[in-house]
Order: sequence, then C-alpha cells, then structure tokens
Amino acid sequence: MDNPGAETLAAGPVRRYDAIIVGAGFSGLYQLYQLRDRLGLSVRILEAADGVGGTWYWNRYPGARCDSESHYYCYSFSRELDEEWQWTERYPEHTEIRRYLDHVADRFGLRSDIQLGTRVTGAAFDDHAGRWTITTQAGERFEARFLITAVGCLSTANVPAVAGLESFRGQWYHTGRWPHEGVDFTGRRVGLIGTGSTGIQAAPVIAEQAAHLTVFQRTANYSVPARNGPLDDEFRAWVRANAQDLRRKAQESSNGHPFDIPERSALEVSPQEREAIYEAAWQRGGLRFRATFKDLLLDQAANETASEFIRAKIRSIVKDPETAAKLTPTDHLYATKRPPIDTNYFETFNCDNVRLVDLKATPIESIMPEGVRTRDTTYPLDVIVFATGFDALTGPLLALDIRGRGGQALKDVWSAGPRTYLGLQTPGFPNLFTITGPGSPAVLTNMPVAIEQHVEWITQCIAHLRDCGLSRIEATPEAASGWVAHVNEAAEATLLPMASSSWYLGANVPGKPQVFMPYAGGMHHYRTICDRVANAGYQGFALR
Ligand code: N01
Repeated sequence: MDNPGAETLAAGPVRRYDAIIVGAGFSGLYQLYQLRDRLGLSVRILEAADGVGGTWYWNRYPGARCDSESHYYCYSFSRELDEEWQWTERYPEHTEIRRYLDHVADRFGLRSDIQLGTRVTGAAFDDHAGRWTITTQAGERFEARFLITAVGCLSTANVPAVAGLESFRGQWYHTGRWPHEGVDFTGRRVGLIGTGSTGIQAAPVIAEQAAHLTVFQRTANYSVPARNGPLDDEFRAWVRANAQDLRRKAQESSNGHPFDIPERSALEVSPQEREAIYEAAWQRGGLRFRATFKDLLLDQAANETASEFIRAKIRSIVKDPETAAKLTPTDHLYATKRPPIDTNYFETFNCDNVRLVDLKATPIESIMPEGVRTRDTTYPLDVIVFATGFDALTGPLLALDIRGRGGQALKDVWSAGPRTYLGLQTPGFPNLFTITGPGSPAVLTNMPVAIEQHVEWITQCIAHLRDCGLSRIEATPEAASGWVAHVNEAAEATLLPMASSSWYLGANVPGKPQVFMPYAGGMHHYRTICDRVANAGYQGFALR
C-alpha cells in the first residue's frame, strides 16, 4: 500500500489515506476495524452525523426498534464482544442499538479514525494517479486508493413533494430524521402518512400519547405481531451456549436469520394442520412467520394461504368492519413487500382517538396551513409525521456524486437502474466498493450477516491486491451485464417482483427507474458465488 499504517499530510490541504470509508454504521465500523487492525492500512471514516450508528443514529421515531431479534442483529466476529454485551429485549430499541454501536466504537478504539459531522459531497477517480479524491460539504479534501461506501440502504429520506407543505402551520417530521429531543404529542392532533414497517411501529405509540391520530394509508399492509418482551438470563445462557450454531445457521440461511425452514410446502399439509402452523407462528411472533413453509415466496397458491390467514386475523382484530376492510391488503401477497412486525398495530384502530384514511379512495391533494387535504375532506392537524420511507439502495450512493474513470457520473451510468457486479463494484469505478449495495442480498437479509460477509470479502480482496503487488481492481462490463441478468433472473424466480408498490423496485420514489434492486437468490448462495469468484483469482474483475 502507499502509506501503510500512517496518515500522510501531503502538501496543501489534501489528506491521504489508503482507504476512505463513508459512513459509521454497522458496516463502516467493521470495515474500519478490518482494514486498520487486520491489514494495518491508514483508514478514515467520514460520517455526516454527529455520532456513530448509521441508520440508527437517525431513526429515533416513537416505537423504532429492530425487526430482527437482538441476539442475531449484532456482529458475530468477536467472541469477547458477544460475551460482554447483554441485550435487554427480544427486539432491541433504537437507543439500545446505538449504545451497542457506541460500545463497539470504544471497545475497538475506532473513534480516533472516525471524523463525525462530515458530509461527503463528491468523489472523483484520478485515472492517472489511480486514486480517489473525496470532497466534503465543508470543503475538505481527502485522497485514497480505495473508497468504500458504507452508507446504508435506507438512509435517504423520501419526503413526498406534496403541494403546500411549506404552508403548514404545525410541525412536520420524517421518521428517518427524527429530532434528538423527541416530539411531545400530548394533546395534539397528529397525521401519520405511510404504513410500511415504520408507520406500523409508530402508530400505536403515537396514538397512546396524542389527542387524536389520523393514519393516511396508501397501500394496506400485512403485519404479524412481534411479541416483544424482556430477555431473561436463561435465554441469554441458551444463546451463549449455542452461539456457534446460531452463527452457522444464520450464515447458511437464505436471509441471514438463524431459522430452520422446514422442507414442506404450504400446499402439502391439510388445511387444519396449516392453520395450526400459522397460528403457532402468529403466537410466537416475528419474521419467523415467513419461514413456516419453504414456498411462501415461490408459489402464489402457497403464499395465498398465509396471506389469507393474516387477512382473517385483521378482520378478527379490527372491530369496525369498514376499517377492517380498508386495512386488509388485497393488491399484493404477504412478504412480497418487506413484511413489518408490530405491537398492537391493528388493535390501535379500535381506539376512539384513531381514524384511518384510505388514500386509494381519496388521495392527498395538498397540505393546507391547517392540515392535510384529500380529494373530499380537510383533516385539521397540529403535527404531520411522514413515515414515507426512503430512496432505497441507490439514493444514498447517488447523493455522494461519485465520478469514475473519464469523469463519468454514477448517476448517469445507473440512469436506467443500478448496474453492479455482485453488488460490490460498478465498471468504470475502480477501487470503489459498496457494502450492501444494489445487486447484493442487502435488504433481503438480516443486515449484520450481509455486512460481515461483504466487509470480510472486501478486506480479503484488498489484501490480495497488496500481496500480489497490484493497486487496482475494477469489475468488467461483461461481468456486470451477466450479474444484472442474474439478479433479474433470481427475482423472477420468486414472487417478489409482483408487488408493484414495493420499494425493492424503486416504486415509492416518483421518477426512479423501476428495477428489482436486491439480489433475491439467497445470502448462502451469494456467499458461495463471492467465494468462488475470489478463489478463481477475482473472476470478472480486471486487476492491475
Ligand atoms: O418505508 P416504506 P418504511 N403518499 O417504504 C407510503 C426498514 N425498517 O420507513 O406502499 C402517501 O416501507 C407507502 O405507501 P406505498 C424495513 O426494511 C426496518 O416504513 O408505497 N403515502 C408506505 O405505506 C422497511 O421496509 C426496521 O403505497 C406514501 C409508506 O409510506 C424499510 O425500512 C424498522 C407516499 C412507506 O413505507 C422502509 O420502511 C422500520 C405518498 N406520497 C423500517 N409515499 C427494522 O426493524 C410513500 N408512502 C430494522
């Protein structure tokens, strides 16, 4: 490497490193640890926020907690870290995840190499020097041989361009940029727009405090109870005793959860047996509901049995039949959009201070000074909460204004949708690695499992370059074309592309190319492909 182990201050204001990492969430922290402590490189993380945590730094909305269970929504690379950290709840709340990541940053001495409050606004590759120049909002400049984006998949807030928002007399917030001091809803009339995982988590908590809550729903959603609760010592001891097995199971699974997925079809058991299996999964709670049968995302008729089970639950929980009908999804199948889990979401609509507005029947026309105006009514509000999701996967990357060889902009190269090889690299952008980018399993997995795989692969790849006296790696156009075709093929083999309103397809952001972005072939399969590519001398990449 150019300056192994040391930061070099070149003449002028440019600071040089072996690698610059953008983002200090789960992926950035681990990537720093690997490159600095395992390879001895000089590395700096540039992070826009004033603290570590990535997604969890920003998502502090009421009810924000992880949908993966705490004992596997965490790193697995350090046994000591596992042994010293104690999770308190089945699903960790955002505060607890931030405490965990703060602990990781301290425990591994990472903070000295993290520069907070630093928003990257540009990155350009100098073909002659073979280096990236990274610029920040404050006008700082950095140079590095490797640029690694660890910007998360769901970090660019999607605030719909509703006419009149600026005229609103009350306060409005997006859940993904929640104020640190919190929001007091006491005595206030709140409008919540959006019923994805976030809106479904937030609605019951807001309803408990607010004078009145109006939920504006565009697409009705399926949700399964989370059944959150405190963890006890017996469970923690079980996790400790089975840590290796849990880790192996998560790594060998299709989506990074340590679940046993039975080798049975939903269609090969009797209706009574199927009902009993769904009922047990409903009582147990969580994303494991999706793992009750092997074919819920492969066979429409099999999926319909799960979808109908949840629809019946909604009808049985929600007392007002008209509200229940509006809350019942009919335009897509269960889990073809990211499945939420909840604590009393459907029950919330039985409260006197909660009402549901079906935006399919009466779309929002504008925001007025006094509230939200739909086609037939104005709803007076003091606070509007946008739980309207993110410009997922590509949004955070394009915001960096990355320019590769010959000055070509990533946004132009991806104008018809992302084109990557393994989700790790894009032709024309040498030495740029993307952690959990489009074309990788990313958002279809329990993220820490996908992140650890990516970080370790990138680290091994950079070590390989160094050991071979090479300085550059770039995906070939042929390999990227082949991979894009494979990503499409993998999606088409599932029911996932059938949900036309899914953010997996970019459908939630007006004007975004509609392409199925994550790799649906399974994390275990993806890991095997990445290992095979590396073992074959980085097949599909040009090295020099
Ligand atoms: O966002 P979403 P989210 N007018 O895009 C609606 C992760 N997550 O923040 O479905 C009116 O899913 C939109 O309607 P439609 C998780 O991966 C993780 O809830 O597009 N409504 C939808 O109802 C999740 O999937 C955890 O028709 C508009 C909602 O807003 C991802 O984040 C917790 C609208 C947006 O739903 C995103 O979830 C929470 C408009 N103009 C979230 N635009 C964990 O536990 C959008 N909507 C880790």
